[in-house]
Amino acid sequence: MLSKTIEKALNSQIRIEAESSQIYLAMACWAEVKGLEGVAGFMYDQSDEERDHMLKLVKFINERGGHAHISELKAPNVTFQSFKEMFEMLFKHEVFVSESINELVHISLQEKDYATHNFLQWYVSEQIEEEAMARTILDKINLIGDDKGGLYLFDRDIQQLTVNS
Ligand code: OFO
Repeated sequence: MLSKTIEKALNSQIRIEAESSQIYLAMACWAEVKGLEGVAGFMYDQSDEERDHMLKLVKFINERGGHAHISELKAPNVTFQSFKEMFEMLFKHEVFVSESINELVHISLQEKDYATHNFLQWYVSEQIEEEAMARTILDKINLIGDDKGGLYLFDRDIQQLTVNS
């Protein structure tokens, strides 16, 4: 059985994951409109993954005697100055999500809720992967700089970076 404190904390994470999915969907649209099909496909996949992260939380809360709360979402930013800026925002967002997961882990220990603590370990590992992936992308983008040919190849290859989870 979840304590009210844990239920509330997990419910705010549902919203964060749902907003992440919307943010990445907006990035996918922007990339698609700019003609970068590879980047768009990659971002659509990221958006789907975030929805899965959200659903995992929804099911966990409901199965543990709580009630998952589906709330309104903040509208994401829909345009970007450049791909570099877009991926910088993605990286910053993942760091923010990691901080939020860490805080949840902290609360689960304070509440002595070891089932939730155990459940959250999946998110801890996921965030390590997602931050690493965002960092790899930024490194590549920094190498490319303003080179159009480089961007073309990057768009072609980015799908292979997708972390399956
Ligand atoms: Fe990419 O963040 Fe979910 O967990």
